[in-house]
Amino acid sequence: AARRSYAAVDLGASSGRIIVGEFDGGAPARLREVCRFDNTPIRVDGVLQWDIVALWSAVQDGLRSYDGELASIGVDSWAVDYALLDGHGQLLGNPVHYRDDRTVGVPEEVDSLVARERLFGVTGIQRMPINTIYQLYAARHSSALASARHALLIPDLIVHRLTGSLGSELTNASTTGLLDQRRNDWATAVFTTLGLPTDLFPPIVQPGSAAGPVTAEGTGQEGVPVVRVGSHDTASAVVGVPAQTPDFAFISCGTWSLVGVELPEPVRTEEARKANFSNELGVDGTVRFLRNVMGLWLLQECLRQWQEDGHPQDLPTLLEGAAQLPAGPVVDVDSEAFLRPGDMPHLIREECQRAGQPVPEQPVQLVRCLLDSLAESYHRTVRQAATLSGKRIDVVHLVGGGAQNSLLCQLTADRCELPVIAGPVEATALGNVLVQARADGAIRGGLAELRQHVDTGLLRRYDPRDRR
Ligand code: ADP
Ligand code: LRH
Repeated sequence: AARRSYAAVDLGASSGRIIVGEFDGGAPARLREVCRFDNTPIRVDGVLQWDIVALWSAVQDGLRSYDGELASIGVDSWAVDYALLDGHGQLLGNPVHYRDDRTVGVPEEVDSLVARERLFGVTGIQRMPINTIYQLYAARHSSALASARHALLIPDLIVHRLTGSLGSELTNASTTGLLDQRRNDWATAVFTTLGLPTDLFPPIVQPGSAAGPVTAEGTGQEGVPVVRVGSHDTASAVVGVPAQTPDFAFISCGTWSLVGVELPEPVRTEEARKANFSNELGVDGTVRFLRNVMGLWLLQECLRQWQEDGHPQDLPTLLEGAAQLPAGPVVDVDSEAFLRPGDMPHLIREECQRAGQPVPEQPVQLVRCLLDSLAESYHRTVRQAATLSGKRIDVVHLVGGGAQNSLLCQLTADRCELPVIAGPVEATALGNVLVQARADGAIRGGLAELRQHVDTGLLRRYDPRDRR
Protein backbone atom coordinates (compact mmCIF):
# COMPACT_ATOMS: atom_id res chain seq x y z
CA ALA A 1 0.00 0.00 0.00
CA ALA A 2 1.09 3.59 -0.54
CA ARG A 3 2.57 5.30 2.45
CA ARG A 4 0.32 7.87 4.17
CA SER A 5 1.65 10.40 6.68
CA TYR A 6 -0.31 12.27 9.36
CA ALA A 7 0.98 15.10 11.55
CA ALA A 8 0.06 15.28 15.22
CA VAL A 9 0.39 18.74 16.69
CA ASP A 10 0.59 17.86 20.40
CA LEU A 11 0.88 20.74 22.85
CA GLY A 12 1.66 19.67 26.41
CA ALA A 13 1.91 21.84 29.50
CA SER A 14 5.70 21.45 29.54
CA SER A 15 6.52 21.04 25.84
CA GLY A 16 4.92 21.03 22.44
CA ARG A 17 5.87 18.76 19.55
CA ILE A 18 4.89 17.84 16.05
CA ILE A 19 5.13 14.14 15.36
CA VAL A 20 4.44 12.55 12.00
CA GLY A 21 3.00 9.03 11.96
CA GLU A 22 3.60 6.97 8.82
CA PHE A 23 1.39 4.06 7.78
CA ASP A 24 2.34 1.79 4.91
CA GLY A 25 -0.14 -1.06 5.33
CA GLY A 26 2.06 -2.93 7.84
CA ALA A 27 0.98 -3.13 11.48
CA PRO A 28 2.97 -0.66 13.57
CA ALA A 29 2.83 3.03 12.79
CA ARG A 30 6.24 4.68 12.51
CA LEU A 31 6.52 7.89 14.50
CA ARG A 32 8.97 10.62 13.57
CA GLU A 33 9.48 13.75 15.63
CA VAL A 34 9.53 16.83 13.39
CA CYS A 35 10.10 19.41 16.11
CA ARG A 36 9.82 20.01 19.84
CA PHE A 37 9.65 23.30 21.67
CA ASP A 38 9.37 24.44 25.29
CA ASN A 39 6.08 25.71 26.57
CA THR A 40 7.01 28.30 29.18
CA PRO A 41 4.15 30.21 30.78
CA ILE A 42 4.59 33.94 31.31
CA ARG A 43 3.34 36.32 33.97
CA VAL A 44 1.93 39.58 32.62
CA ASP A 45 0.56 42.19 35.05
CA GLY A 46 0.49 39.52 37.73
CA VAL A 47 -1.56 37.05 35.67
CA LEU A 48 -0.10 33.65 34.76
CA GLN A 49 -0.73 33.07 31.03
CA TRP A 50 0.18 30.84 28.11
CA ASP A 51 2.42 32.47 25.52
CA ILE A 52 0.04 31.64 22.70
CA VAL A 53 1.85 33.71 20.08
CA ALA A 54 5.07 31.78 20.75
CA LEU A 55 3.19 28.47 20.62
CA TRP A 56 1.41 29.34 17.39
CA SER A 57 4.68 30.51 15.78
CA ALA A 58 6.34 27.24 16.81
CA VAL A 59 3.47 25.27 15.24
CA GLN A 60 3.78 27.28 12.01
CA ASP A 61 7.56 26.84 11.89
CA GLY A 62 7.31 23.13 12.67
CA LEU A 63 4.72 22.45 9.99
CA ARG A 64 6.72 24.48 7.47
CA SER A 65 9.88 22.52 8.27
CA TYR A 66 8.28 19.19 7.33
CA ASP A 67 9.38 18.31 3.83
CA GLY A 68 7.17 15.29 3.10
CA GLU A 69 3.58 15.15 1.97
CA LEU A 70 0.89 15.10 4.67
CA ALA A 71 -2.45 13.34 4.27
CA SER A 72 -3.85 15.36 7.20
CA ILE A 73 -3.10 17.22 10.42
CA GLY A 74 -4.65 16.78 13.89
CA VAL A 75 -4.29 18.92 17.00
CA ASP A 76 -4.48 17.95 20.67
CA SER A 77 -3.59 19.83 23.79
CA TRP A 78 -4.16 20.18 27.51
CA ALA A 79 -7.69 20.58 28.82
CA VAL A 80 -9.77 23.28 30.55
CA ASP A 81 -8.07 26.49 29.30
CA TYR A 82 -9.64 28.76 26.71
CA ALA A 83 -8.87 31.78 24.55
CA LEU A 84 -11.34 34.59 23.86
CA LEU A 85 -12.00 35.88 20.35
CA ASP A 86 -13.90 38.95 19.18
CA GLY A 87 -16.53 38.93 16.43
CA HIS A 88 -13.83 39.09 13.75
CA GLY A 89 -12.04 36.05 15.10
CA GLN A 90 -9.23 38.16 16.58
CA LEU A 91 -7.60 36.91 19.77
CA LEU A 92 -8.37 38.99 22.85
CA GLY A 93 -5.10 38.36 24.65
CA ASN A 94 -3.31 35.28 25.93
CA PRO A 95 -5.26 32.42 27.48
CA VAL A 96 -4.97 32.53 31.25
CA HIS A 97 -3.13 29.52 32.75
CA TYR A 98 -5.23 27.15 34.84
CA ARG A 99 -2.64 27.50 37.61
CA ASP A 100 -3.30 31.24 37.95
CA ASP A 101 -4.67 32.08 41.37
CA ARG A 102 -7.86 33.72 40.09
CA THR A 103 -9.71 30.50 40.95
CA VAL A 104 -8.82 30.50 44.68
CA GLY A 105 -12.09 30.12 46.59
CA VAL A 106 -14.18 30.11 43.40
CA PRO A 107 -15.40 26.49 43.57
CA GLU A 108 -16.97 27.32 46.94
CA GLU A 109 -18.69 30.39 45.45
CA VAL A 110 -20.08 28.32 42.59
CA ASP A 111 -21.27 25.66 45.07
CA SER A 112 -23.69 28.18 46.51
CA LEU A 113 -25.24 28.70 43.05
CA VAL A 114 -25.20 25.11 41.75
CA ALA A 115 -25.07 22.29 44.28
CA ARG A 116 -22.03 20.05 43.86
CA GLU A 117 -24.19 16.96 43.63
CA ARG A 118 -26.25 18.48 40.82
CA LEU A 119 -23.21 19.70 38.90
CA PHE A 120 -21.63 16.25 39.06
CA GLY A 121 -24.92 14.65 38.01
CA VAL A 122 -24.93 16.82 34.87
CA THR A 123 -21.24 17.10 33.95
CA GLY A 124 -19.71 14.00 35.61
CA ILE A 125 -16.51 15.94 36.27
CA GLN A 126 -14.17 15.99 39.27
CA ARG A 127 -14.21 19.17 41.29
CA MET A 128 -10.92 20.98 40.66
CA PRO A 129 -10.23 24.73 40.78
CA ILE A 130 -8.67 24.51 37.31
CA ASN A 131 -11.96 23.55 35.60
CA THR A 132 -13.18 25.96 32.94
CA ILE A 133 -16.40 26.57 34.85
CA TYR A 134 -14.46 28.09 37.76
CA GLN A 135 -12.09 30.04 35.53
CA LEU A 136 -14.98 31.58 33.61
CA TYR A 137 -16.88 32.39 36.77
CA ALA A 138 -13.77 34.13 38.15
CA ALA A 139 -13.58 36.16 34.91
CA ARG A 140 -17.30 36.93 34.60
CA HIS A 141 -16.89 40.70 35.14
CA SER A 142 -13.71 41.06 33.05
CA SER A 143 -13.59 43.42 30.08
CA ALA A 144 -12.13 40.63 27.93
CA LEU A 145 -15.20 38.47 28.51
CA ALA A 146 -17.50 41.46 27.92
CA SER A 147 -15.99 42.03 24.46
CA ALA A 148 -15.68 38.34 23.57
CA ARG A 149 -17.83 36.70 20.94
CA HIS A 150 -16.30 33.21 21.18
CA ALA A 151 -14.34 31.12 23.63
CA LEU A 152 -12.19 28.34 22.20
CA LEU A 153 -10.41 25.58 24.08
CA ILE A 154 -6.68 25.45 23.23
CA PRO A 155 -6.73 22.74 20.51
CA ASP A 156 -9.89 24.28 19.01
CA LEU A 157 -8.05 27.61 18.90
CA ILE A 158 -5.14 26.09 16.96
CA VAL A 159 -7.59 24.40 14.57
CA HIS A 160 -9.34 27.74 14.13
CA ARG A 161 -6.08 29.47 13.33
CA LEU A 162 -5.17 26.74 10.85
CA THR A 163 -8.52 26.54 9.06
CA GLY A 164 -10.83 29.35 10.17
CA SER A 165 -13.29 26.71 11.36
CA LEU A 166 -15.10 27.17 14.69
CA GLY A 167 -16.06 24.17 16.78
CA SER A 168 -15.82 22.67 20.25
CA GLU A 169 -14.47 19.14 19.99
CA LEU A 170 -16.39 16.81 22.28
CA THR A 171 -13.62 15.07 24.28
CA ASN A 172 -12.04 18.31 25.44
CA ALA A 173 -15.39 20.03 25.96
CA SER A 174 -16.17 17.29 28.48
CA THR A 175 -13.37 18.54 30.76
CA THR A 176 -14.82 22.02 31.19
CA GLY A 177 -17.42 21.20 33.83
CA LEU A 178 -19.92 22.91 31.50
CA LEU A 179 -20.94 20.01 29.26
CA ASP A 180 -24.18 18.15 29.91
CA GLN A 181 -23.11 14.53 29.54
CA ARG A 182 -26.66 13.29 29.35
CA ARG A 183 -27.07 15.09 26.00
CA ASN A 184 -23.44 15.67 24.99
CA ASP A 185 -24.19 19.34 24.59
CA TRP A 186 -23.39 22.52 26.50
CA ALA A 187 -25.18 22.72 29.85
CA THR A 188 -26.99 25.97 29.04
CA ALA A 189 -28.86 26.00 32.36
CA VAL A 190 -25.52 26.05 34.21
CA PHE A 191 -24.21 28.93 32.05
CA THR A 192 -27.40 30.88 32.78
CA THR A 193 -27.29 30.23 36.52
CA LEU A 194 -23.71 31.52 36.63
CA GLY A 195 -24.52 34.60 34.54
CA LEU A 196 -22.37 33.43 31.62
CA PRO A 197 -23.36 33.82 27.95
CA THR A 198 -24.81 30.53 26.71
CA ASP A 199 -23.39 30.86 23.17
CA LEU A 200 -19.78 31.54 24.22
CA PHE A 201 -18.47 28.17 23.00
CA PRO A 202 -19.16 27.08 19.43
CA PRO A 203 -21.30 23.97 18.85
CA ILE A 204 -19.95 20.55 19.77
CA VAL A 205 -18.15 18.62 17.01
CA GLN A 206 -17.17 14.95 17.03
CA PRO A 207 -13.66 13.50 17.11
CA GLY A 208 -12.86 12.08 13.67
CA SER A 209 -14.78 14.79 11.81
CA ALA A 210 -13.26 17.11 9.20
CA ALA A 211 -12.40 20.70 10.16
CA GLY A 212 -11.51 21.80 6.62
CA PRO A 213 -8.28 22.51 4.77
CA VAL A 214 -5.41 24.60 6.12
CA THR A 215 -5.83 28.21 5.05
CA ALA A 216 -3.25 29.75 7.40
CA GLU A 217 -0.22 31.28 5.79
CA GLY A 218 3.24 30.51 7.05
CA THR A 219 2.62 26.81 7.57
CA GLY A 220 3.65 25.53 4.15
CA GLN A 221 0.67 23.15 4.37
CA GLU A 222 -2.07 25.21 2.72
CA GLY A 223 -4.83 22.92 1.49
CA VAL A 224 -3.93 19.93 3.71
CA PRO A 225 -7.06 18.65 5.53
CA VAL A 226 -7.29 19.17 9.28
CA VAL A 227 -9.07 16.36 11.12
CA ARG A 228 -10.54 16.77 14.56
CA VAL A 229 -9.03 14.07 16.73
CA GLY A 230 -9.57 13.36 20.40
CA SER A 231 -8.36 16.92 20.98
CA HIS A 232 -8.05 16.47 24.73
CA ASP A 233 -4.49 15.15 25.00
CA THR A 234 -5.57 12.55 27.53
CA ALA A 235 -8.27 11.27 25.15
CA SER A 236 -5.62 10.78 22.47
CA ALA A 237 -3.16 9.27 24.99
CA VAL A 238 -5.66 6.57 25.93
CA VAL A 239 -6.32 5.76 22.25
CA GLY A 240 -2.54 5.20 22.09
CA VAL A 241 -2.50 2.79 25.04
CA PRO A 242 -1.24 -0.58 23.69
CA ALA A 243 -3.88 -2.62 25.54
CA GLN A 244 -4.12 -6.29 24.60
CA THR A 245 -6.97 -6.94 27.05
CA PRO A 246 -9.99 -4.88 28.08
CA ASP A 247 -9.02 -5.36 31.75
CA PHE A 248 -6.47 -2.58 32.03
CA ALA A 249 -5.97 0.60 33.99
CA PHE A 250 -4.04 3.51 32.52
CA ILE A 251 -1.78 6.18 33.92
CA SER A 252 -1.23 9.00 31.46
CA CYS A 253 1.85 10.38 33.09
CA GLY A 254 3.21 13.82 32.15
CA THR A 255 2.83 17.13 33.92
CA TRP A 256 -0.38 15.60 35.33
CA SER A 257 -1.07 11.93 35.96
CA LEU A 258 -4.49 10.84 34.79
CA VAL A 259 -5.27 7.55 36.48
CA GLY A 260 -8.27 5.39 35.69
CA VAL A 261 -10.08 2.94 33.46
CA GLU A 262 -11.88 3.00 30.12
CA LEU A 263 -15.61 2.30 30.32
CA PRO A 264 -18.56 2.12 27.92
CA GLU A 265 -20.72 4.28 30.23
CA PRO A 266 -20.10 6.99 32.84
CA VAL A 267 -20.26 6.33 36.59
CA ARG A 268 -21.99 9.35 38.09
CA THR A 269 -22.76 7.79 41.46
CA GLU A 270 -22.54 9.60 44.77
CA GLU A 271 -19.57 7.36 45.68
CA ALA A 272 -17.74 8.40 42.50
CA ARG A 273 -18.40 12.06 43.25
CA LYS A 274 -17.17 11.74 46.83
CA ALA A 275 -13.98 10.01 45.60
CA ASN A 276 -13.59 13.01 43.22
CA PHE A 277 -13.54 10.95 40.04
CA SER A 278 -14.19 12.34 36.56
CA ASN A 279 -16.02 10.87 33.60
CA GLU A 280 -14.15 12.34 30.65
CA LEU A 281 -15.49 11.56 27.22
CA GLY A 282 -13.29 9.63 24.84
CA VAL A 283 -13.09 8.61 21.21
CA ASP A 284 -15.76 6.14 19.97
CA GLY A 285 -18.18 6.92 22.78
CA THR A 286 -15.87 5.65 25.51
CA VAL A 287 -15.59 7.19 28.95
CA ARG A 288 -12.37 7.68 30.86
CA PHE A 289 -13.30 7.17 34.47
CA LEU A 290 -10.30 8.73 36.18
CA ARG A 291 -8.88 11.04 38.76
CA ASN A 292 -6.36 13.82 38.09
CA VAL A 293 -3.30 13.16 40.21
CA MET A 294 -0.82 16.05 40.58
CA GLY A 295 1.81 14.25 38.50
CA LEU A 296 5.38 15.10 37.51
CA TRP A 297 4.59 18.77 37.99
CA LEU A 298 5.99 18.24 41.49
CA LEU A 299 9.31 17.14 40.04
CA GLN A 300 9.32 19.86 37.36
CA GLU A 301 8.82 22.52 40.01
CA CYS A 302 11.57 21.09 42.26
CA LEU A 303 14.00 21.15 39.33
CA ARG A 304 12.97 24.71 38.48
CA GLN A 305 13.46 25.83 42.09
CA TRP A 306 16.91 24.22 42.41
CA GLN A 307 17.95 25.88 39.18
CA GLU A 308 16.66 29.24 40.41
CA ASP A 309 18.54 28.77 43.71
CA GLY A 310 21.78 28.23 41.80
CA HIS A 311 21.95 24.46 42.51
CA PRO A 312 20.81 22.95 39.20
CA GLN A 313 20.26 19.17 39.38
CA ASP A 314 20.63 16.52 36.73
CA LEU A 315 17.47 14.39 36.51
CA PRO A 316 19.06 11.04 35.49
CA THR A 317 21.60 11.35 38.34
CA LEU A 318 18.86 12.19 40.85
CA LEU A 319 16.75 9.23 39.72
CA GLU A 320 19.70 6.84 39.97
CA GLY A 321 20.41 8.08 43.48
CA ALA A 322 16.75 7.92 44.52
CA ALA A 323 16.58 4.28 43.40
CA GLN A 324 19.33 3.42 45.92
CA LEU A 325 17.44 4.94 48.86
CA PRO A 326 14.99 3.03 51.05
CA ALA A 327 11.33 4.14 50.91
CA GLY A 328 10.86 7.26 53.01
CA PRO A 329 8.08 9.67 53.90
CA VAL A 330 4.94 9.94 51.75
CA VAL A 331 2.85 13.09 51.23
CA ASP A 332 -0.62 13.63 49.79
CA VAL A 333 0.37 14.74 46.30
CA ASP A 334 -3.14 15.99 45.59
CA SER A 335 -3.02 18.72 48.22
CA GLU A 336 -4.05 22.08 46.70
CA ALA A 337 -0.86 23.45 48.28
CA PHE A 338 1.04 21.93 45.32
CA LEU A 339 -1.24 23.18 42.53
CA ARG A 340 0.29 26.59 41.83
CA PRO A 341 3.89 27.51 40.99
CA GLY A 342 6.05 27.91 44.08
CA ASP A 343 8.99 26.69 46.12
CA MET A 344 8.10 23.01 45.75
CA PRO A 345 10.99 21.56 47.83
CA HIS A 346 9.89 23.81 50.70
CA LEU A 347 6.19 22.94 50.25
CA ILE A 348 6.92 19.20 50.28
CA ARG A 349 9.05 19.51 53.41
CA GLU A 350 6.27 21.49 55.10
CA GLU A 351 3.75 18.81 54.19
CA CYS A 352 6.03 16.09 55.68
CA GLN A 353 6.44 18.10 58.85
CA ARG A 354 2.70 18.66 59.17
CA ALA A 355 2.12 14.91 58.81
CA GLY A 356 4.73 14.20 61.51
CA GLN A 357 7.02 12.40 59.05
CA PRO A 358 10.79 12.59 58.60
CA VAL A 359 11.69 15.66 56.52
CA PRO A 360 13.65 14.96 53.30
CA GLU A 361 16.56 17.40 53.20
CA GLN A 362 18.63 16.49 50.13
CA PRO A 363 17.30 16.80 46.56
CA VAL A 364 17.69 13.04 46.10
CA GLN A 365 15.59 12.38 49.22
CA LEU A 366 12.93 14.79 48.02
CA VAL A 367 12.79 13.04 44.66
CA ARG A 368 12.41 9.67 46.36
CA CYS A 369 9.65 11.11 48.55
CA LEU A 370 7.66 12.53 45.67
CA LEU A 371 8.00 9.38 43.54
CA ASP A 372 6.91 7.16 46.47
CA SER A 373 4.04 9.57 47.04
CA LEU A 374 2.97 9.47 43.38
CA ALA A 375 3.13 5.65 43.33
CA GLU A 376 1.01 5.57 46.49
CA SER A 377 -1.59 7.86 44.91
CA TYR A 378 -1.59 5.76 41.69
CA HIS A 379 -2.19 2.62 43.75
CA ARG A 380 -5.07 4.16 45.70
CA THR A 381 -6.65 5.56 42.55
CA VAL A 382 -6.36 2.34 40.51
CA ARG A 383 -7.97 0.44 43.38
CA GLN A 384 -10.77 3.01 43.71
CA ALA A 385 -11.38 3.02 39.95
CA ALA A 386 -11.87 -0.74 40.07
CA THR A 387 -14.16 -0.65 43.10
CA LEU A 388 -16.28 2.27 41.89
CA SER A 389 -16.70 0.93 38.34
CA GLY A 390 -16.77 -2.81 39.09
CA LYS A 391 -14.06 -3.30 36.48
CA ARG A 392 -11.41 -5.97 36.76
CA ILE A 393 -7.80 -4.81 36.33
CA ASP A 394 -4.97 -7.18 35.36
CA VAL A 395 -2.38 -4.72 34.10
CA VAL A 396 -1.49 -1.04 34.36
CA HIS A 397 -0.41 0.83 31.22
CA LEU A 398 1.75 3.86 31.97
CA VAL A 399 2.17 6.20 28.98
CA GLY A 400 3.64 9.68 28.44
CA GLY A 401 6.95 11.28 29.46
CA GLY A 402 6.82 9.51 32.85
CA ALA A 403 7.26 6.13 31.10
CA GLN A 404 10.96 7.10 30.85
CA ASN A 405 11.20 7.23 34.63
CA SER A 406 11.98 3.59 35.40
CA LEU A 407 12.05 4.15 39.17
CA LEU A 408 8.51 5.55 39.05
CA CYS A 409 7.35 2.64 36.86
CA GLN A 410 8.89 0.07 39.23
CA LEU A 411 7.49 1.75 42.37
CA THR A 412 4.06 1.82 40.69
CA ALA A 413 4.22 -1.91 39.90
CA ASP A 414 5.33 -2.62 43.49
CA ARG A 415 2.58 -0.54 45.10
CA CYS A 416 -0.20 -1.69 42.74
CA GLU A 417 0.99 -5.31 42.88
CA LEU A 418 0.30 -5.46 39.15
CA PRO A 419 2.53 -5.54 36.08
CA VAL A 420 3.16 -2.11 34.61
CA ILE A 421 3.65 -1.81 30.85
CA ALA A 422 5.49 1.45 30.25
CA GLY A 423 5.21 3.28 26.94
CA PRO A 424 4.80 4.63 24.42
CA VAL A 425 6.23 7.94 25.63
CA GLU A 426 4.39 9.65 22.78
CA ALA A 427 1.08 7.81 23.22
CA THR A 428 -0.80 11.08 22.77
CA ALA A 429 0.70 11.82 19.36
CA LEU A 430 0.12 8.19 18.41
CA GLY A 431 -3.56 8.31 19.42
CA ASN A 432 -3.88 11.55 17.47
CA VAL A 433 -2.47 10.03 14.24
CA LEU A 434 -4.42 6.76 14.67
CA VAL A 435 -7.71 8.65 14.62
CA GLN A 436 -6.57 10.59 11.55
CA ALA A 437 -5.47 7.42 9.74
CA ARG A 438 -8.86 5.85 10.40
CA ALA A 439 -10.70 8.95 9.17
CA ASP A 440 -8.57 8.72 6.03
CA GLY A 441 -9.43 5.04 5.51
CA ALA A 442 -5.81 3.86 5.87
CA ILE A 443 -6.67 1.73 8.92
CA ARG A 444 -9.95 0.28 10.14
CA GLY A 445 -11.77 -0.90 13.23
CA GLY A 446 -12.53 0.11 16.78
CA LEU A 447 -10.08 1.11 19.49
CA ALA A 448 -8.95 -2.50 20.02
CA GLU A 449 -7.89 -2.66 16.34
CA LEU A 450 -6.30 0.81 16.38
CA ARG A 451 -4.24 -0.32 19.39
CA GLN A 452 -2.70 -3.10 17.32
CA HIS A 453 -0.75 -0.39 15.48
CA VAL A 454 1.44 0.42 18.48
CA ASP A 455 5.09 -0.52 18.00
CA THR A 456 5.74 -3.01 20.86
CA GLY A 457 9.45 -2.21 20.59
CA LEU A 458 8.61 1.03 22.44
CA LEU A 459 7.32 -0.82 25.53
CA ARG A 460 8.96 -2.00 28.74
CA ARG A 461 7.44 -4.28 31.36
CA TYR A 462 7.89 -3.92 35.14
CA ASP A 463 6.75 -6.74 37.39
CA PRO A 464 5.97 -6.12 41.05
CA ARG A 465 8.87 -7.00 43.34
CA ASP A 466 8.30 -9.09 46.45
CA ARG A 467 7.69 -6.94 49.47
CA ARG A 468 10.06 -7.59 52.30
P1 ADP B 1 3.36 17.11 29.09
O1 ADP B 1 2.71 16.48 27.90
O2 ADP B 1 2.43 17.34 30.23
O3 ADP B 1 4.13 18.34 28.74
P2 ADP B 1 5.21 14.83 28.99
O4 ADP B 1 4.33 13.66 28.71
O5 ADP B 1 6.05 15.36 27.88
O6 ADP B 1 4.39 16.03 29.66
O7 ADP B 1 6.12 14.41 30.20
C1 ADP B 1 7.06 15.30 30.77
C2 ADP B 1 7.73 14.63 31.95
O8 ADP B 1 8.41 13.46 31.53
C3 ADP B 1 8.78 15.48 32.60
O9 ADP B 1 8.23 16.29 33.63
C4 ADP B 1 9.76 14.46 33.16
O10 ADP B 1 9.50 14.23 34.54
C5 ADP B 1 9.49 13.20 32.39
N1 ADP B 1 10.67 12.86 31.58
C6 ADP B 1 11.00 13.35 30.38
N2 ADP B 1 12.17 12.81 29.94
C7 ADP B 1 12.59 11.96 30.92
C8 ADP B 1 13.73 11.10 31.09
N3 ADP B 1 14.67 11.03 30.17
N4 ADP B 1 13.80 10.37 32.22
C9 ADP B 1 12.84 10.44 33.16
N5 ADP B 1 11.76 11.24 33.06
C10 ADP B 1 11.62 11.99 31.96
C1 LRH C 1 -3.06 16.75 30.66
C2 LRH C 1 -4.35 17.51 30.86
C3 LRH C 1 -5.22 16.82 31.87
C4 LRH C 1 -5.97 17.99 32.43
C5 LRH C 1 -4.87 19.01 32.56
C6 LRH C 1 -5.30 20.43 32.65
O1 LRH C 1 -2.20 17.43 29.80
O2 LRH C 1 -5.05 17.70 29.67
O3 LRH C 1 -6.06 15.83 31.34
O4 LRH C 1 -6.69 17.74 33.56
O5 LRH C 1 -4.06 18.78 31.42
